[in-house]
Amino acid sequence: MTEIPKSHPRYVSLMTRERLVEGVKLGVTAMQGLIAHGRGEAFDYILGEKTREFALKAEKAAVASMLLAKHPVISVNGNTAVLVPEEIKRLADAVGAKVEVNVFHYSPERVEKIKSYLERYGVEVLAACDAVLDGLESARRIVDSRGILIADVVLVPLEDGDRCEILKKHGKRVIAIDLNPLSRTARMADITIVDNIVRAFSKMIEMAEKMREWSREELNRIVGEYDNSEILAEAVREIKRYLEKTAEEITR
Ligand code: PTJ
Repeated sequence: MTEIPKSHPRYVSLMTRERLVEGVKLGVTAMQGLIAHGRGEAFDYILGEKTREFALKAEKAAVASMLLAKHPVISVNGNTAVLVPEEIKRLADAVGAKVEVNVFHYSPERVEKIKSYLERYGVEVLAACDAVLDGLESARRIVDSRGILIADVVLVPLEDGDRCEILKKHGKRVIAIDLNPLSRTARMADITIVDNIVRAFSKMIEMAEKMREWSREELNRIVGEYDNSEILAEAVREIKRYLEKTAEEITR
């Protein structure tokens, strides 16, 4: 791993990259995952690299949905596994969710590597790959009959739009984490968290630890009042505001 001095102004961002590169070396993260992360970083940059109000609202609705669900599942790919392994365990415990490995760049060996990687962090992992989601061509159709197949709510960080659509066709409520508010996934999901996955998981754990004491009535109210199209529009407006403010600072 490259030595990054803590004093470096972009320490967190550079360390995140290092984790993904290590993930690739371990065969956990796909090479394509590095490219996907680069796109995420670009959106994070023009959002000011912080969790905004619209993301907090989506994170709260996401936690409420998972707490209300009968079979909530956290779907994990190669990027998610290396970026938030401890947080996956903590969030799954806090909301009572199962954790399932589901990847786009599929091989049985890779699924096994992601599973063992997460198990080192104490995560109980579903990865039987013994069922198929009808209507989907990509490898993401391969799921676990105890997990995504029977789930009513699925948290899908760094997702592709196609699977999001199919999960919805199968009657599941989809929560996406995607820094790109313009993506097909962002627009297809029921709840879209436009935030960096690293910050989003930490916030959701904090919320879940409090909200699990709340009544179902209160949780239902949060989900009922949530409007995803308004949240996405707010994310796009925030990018515009941030860029305009920066343009003014540059010309001052
Ligand atoms: O492990 P696999 O085989 O399932 O492959 C995973 C990747 C990420 C390669 C695969 O799902 C993929 O190609 O994803 P996409 O279609 O490129 O979409 C990834 C989305 O996640 C993009 O819209 C990025 O903006 C967003 N993104 C990337 N890094 C982050 C992020 N969103 C939140 N936090 C991040 N750190």
